[in-house]
Amino acid sequence: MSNKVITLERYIIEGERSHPGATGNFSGVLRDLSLAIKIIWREVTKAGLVNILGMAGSENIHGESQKKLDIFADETIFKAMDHTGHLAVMGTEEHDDILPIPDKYPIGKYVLLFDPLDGSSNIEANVSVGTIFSVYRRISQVGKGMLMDCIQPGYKQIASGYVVYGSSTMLVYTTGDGVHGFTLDPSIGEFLLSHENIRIPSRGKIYSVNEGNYRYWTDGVKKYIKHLQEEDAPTHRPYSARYIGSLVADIHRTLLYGGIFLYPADTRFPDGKLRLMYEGNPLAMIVEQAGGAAVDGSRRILDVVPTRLHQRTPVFMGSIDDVADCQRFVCAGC
Ligand code: P6P
Repeated sequence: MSNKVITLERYIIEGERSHPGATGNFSGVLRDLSLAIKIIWREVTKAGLVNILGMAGSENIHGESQKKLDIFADETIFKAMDHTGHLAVMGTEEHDDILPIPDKYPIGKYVLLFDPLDGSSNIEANVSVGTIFSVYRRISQVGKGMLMDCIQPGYKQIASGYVVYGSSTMLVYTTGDGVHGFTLDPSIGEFLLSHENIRIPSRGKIYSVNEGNYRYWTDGVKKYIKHLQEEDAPTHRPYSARYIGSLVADIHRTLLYGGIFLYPADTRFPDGKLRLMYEGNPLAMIVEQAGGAAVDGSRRILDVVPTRLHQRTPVFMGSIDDVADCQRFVCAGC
């Protein structure tokens, strides 16, 4: 049993050495992002104290009012990344338009899209929440990055990942060479390699969907869920239902245990509820790199050609055999 302590920093540097073409810029993106994540972690883990210590709505030592955590997370990531010279532009769930790099800072060659604190409405219930990120190379040639840099298809991502702030805080990412998990050791403030080369089981025993939306589903989705609840389910016994309602937590469980997560299109959300650029694509890259599958019902999520920064997508992702079964029910035209 190796007791080698491998920090995120060391893993990034060793990964860089194994890619001779790496310029070090990209490892800088991950390094800078991990600092922002630690700052967000510090505030998220204090969230429970906000009401107890009366910090809610009060002013901090700088005389600034306490921000909503998702706004805080958004600003923390932007400020950690805007001056580094690695990025040409950013896009975030919290802002309608793309975020240009301020004039006083150098422009880089990467694009960062992120959902700074997904599931933040769950924080008061002490439910795990998450940060999701996606990295592309810019395609515009010169100057500040543009919208075209931020709406590339998911298969062009050069890296993606998520952080789940839960019973422990984990950073899970891929650069296209497998999926690796790092657990934060708060005593030293370092992310330590805890799950190298995560592989999702080819089939699971859990399905994850908001069954409260049943009446809005298509017949195909209804039939698929019914199929999983029958004795003749693929594992010859009904699947278990698990739904946390926090995307990163539901995907993290699906990645480790197998099974399928679904947020289908329905009569309320004809294009699905979840966002393509900073939820569907980064998580689809992670799941596929771990040996799973991620579709929108008829095609790979990573193959969708985006037209808008905040466009939505149906999501079916998880174990490869479970997603294949699901598609047989939900994709009439396939
Ligand atoms: P519903 C949280 O608000 C979120 O964006 C995701 O984290 C989560 O998967 C989804 O919405 C839950 O949506 O409609 O089931 O409450």
